[in-house]
Amino acid sequence: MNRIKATLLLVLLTSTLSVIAQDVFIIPEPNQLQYEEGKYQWNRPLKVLCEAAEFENEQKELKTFCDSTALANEKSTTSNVGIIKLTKDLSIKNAEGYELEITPRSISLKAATAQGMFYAVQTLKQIIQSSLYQHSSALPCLRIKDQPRFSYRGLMLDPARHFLPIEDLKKYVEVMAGYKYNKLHLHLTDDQGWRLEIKKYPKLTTIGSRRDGMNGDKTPRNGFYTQEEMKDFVQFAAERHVEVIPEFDLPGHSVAAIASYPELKLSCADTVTKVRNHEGVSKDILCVGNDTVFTFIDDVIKEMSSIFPSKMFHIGGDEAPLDAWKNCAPCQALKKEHHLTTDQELFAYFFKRVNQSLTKYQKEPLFWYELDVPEYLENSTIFLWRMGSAAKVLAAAKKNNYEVICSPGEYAYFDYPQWKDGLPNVDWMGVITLQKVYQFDPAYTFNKKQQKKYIRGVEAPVWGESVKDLFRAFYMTYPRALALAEVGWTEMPQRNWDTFKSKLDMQFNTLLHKGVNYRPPVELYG
Ligand code: TNX
Repeated sequence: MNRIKATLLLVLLTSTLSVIAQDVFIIPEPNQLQYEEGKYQWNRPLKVLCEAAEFENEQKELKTFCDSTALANEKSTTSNVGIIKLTKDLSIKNAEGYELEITPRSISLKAATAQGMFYAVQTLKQIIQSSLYQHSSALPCLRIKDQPRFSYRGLMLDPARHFLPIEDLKKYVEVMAGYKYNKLHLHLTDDQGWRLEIKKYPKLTTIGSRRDGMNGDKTPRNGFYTQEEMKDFVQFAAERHVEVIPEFDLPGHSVAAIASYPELKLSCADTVTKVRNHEGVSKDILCVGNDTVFTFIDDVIKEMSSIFPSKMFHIGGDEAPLDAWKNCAPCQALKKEHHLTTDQELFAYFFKRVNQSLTKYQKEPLFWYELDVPEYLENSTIFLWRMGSAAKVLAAAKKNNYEVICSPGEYAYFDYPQWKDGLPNVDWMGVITLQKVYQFDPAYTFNKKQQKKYIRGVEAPVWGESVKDLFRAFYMTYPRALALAEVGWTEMPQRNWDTFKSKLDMQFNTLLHKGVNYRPPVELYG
């Protein structure tokens, strides 16, 4: 009897130990993960089998990955090839969801869509990397059933302030897709630069994309994306299930456009002659009282719509001082004609007209939320970018059924430093540590009651005033984007700061492999 007990205890201990001894370091943490008895011995080449043609990209990616690992070079015969099976399973209801099972004899990935399968592949790659990282050729047996908490999981780059070549955008997308991000928001126009070719208005790029340094930096900061390049990039991102959302910032942040076309009189006064080369908010904004402005906007939206297939179209709306409209006779006349009493109502009128163009080209508006706009458009998605406006955002969302993307400057502005560590050009910004990002729960953004209903997801903008190249963009993004990946994907009960920290070392190894110069979170090293 005692011997049986002792054996049982030993079995129990060894099985627990085997789980403890070999961990998986998946980010974002899956929503259901259960370890099972045993191991899958992976000391042979892995073959990826798939019957569904629509998973071809995912199959290829997994095969390339398996072939590139050291163990793949072992001699193979038909009998010692390991099989990974990808299966289409329509019973998985969430379009981004997937199931993954590892038994001592098999590895199986299931999803209803290519996107779900892509996420299954990302998870399996991280499981294999976890084993290799622990010098093991065995994968722990487990079952994963996973799907995201939020459907919008985004990052934003700002090539308007500092141009980033298209190859850099591709590198950025490759890395983020591995952490199950599915949106890249591109801030393409601003006071300091216009970065997309618009065929009807060539000067937007011959003039608007050329600028000497910023804030005293004398390095030329020229550059723009041709339409062909951008279409190719959008396709590249789509293959990694990242939707590219363009932004045409209106009516503020428009100095580059105004300076490119003085003859169109896009601003109310003739004050701007040069693309802005310092940061801050400009008072020169597009003029609501000039009809040519709306023709210009319609033309630009038309061309942009043909490049970006996304239904979502960001039209800015942030930081537009209305002083110029106050002093402009045609603007005030327009206000009277439409029986509007305040300039804020005129602001809402401006966006109603812009929305007519969006509707024409089958797009839906996205905005930065500003407090003094009395009424946004129907079918809007609004970006919360300051926690201080959270209560108003909630009220507006409730009243008009808006969807909300949480990008609060207190948790998710990745241009802000991660620590007070002497990084240049960021002294006025708040510090957002890795832990602070991890602590963010979008569903409680508004108050103590869960408000998930209105929230479509999260996004971290990497504003570009001080982000001069990809090197710095990666440095600001990682590892914080790992934390935000869990904020967007993982349900609260599965999120745990200590577990997250324990997964970082392996992820850092992977990031370095990919050429991502993340910032080591030295504040955590005690
Ligand atoms: C505010 S937040 C901006 C950007 C700046 C950023 C710098 C928002 C919608 N607008 O124009 O780049 O702060 O952190």
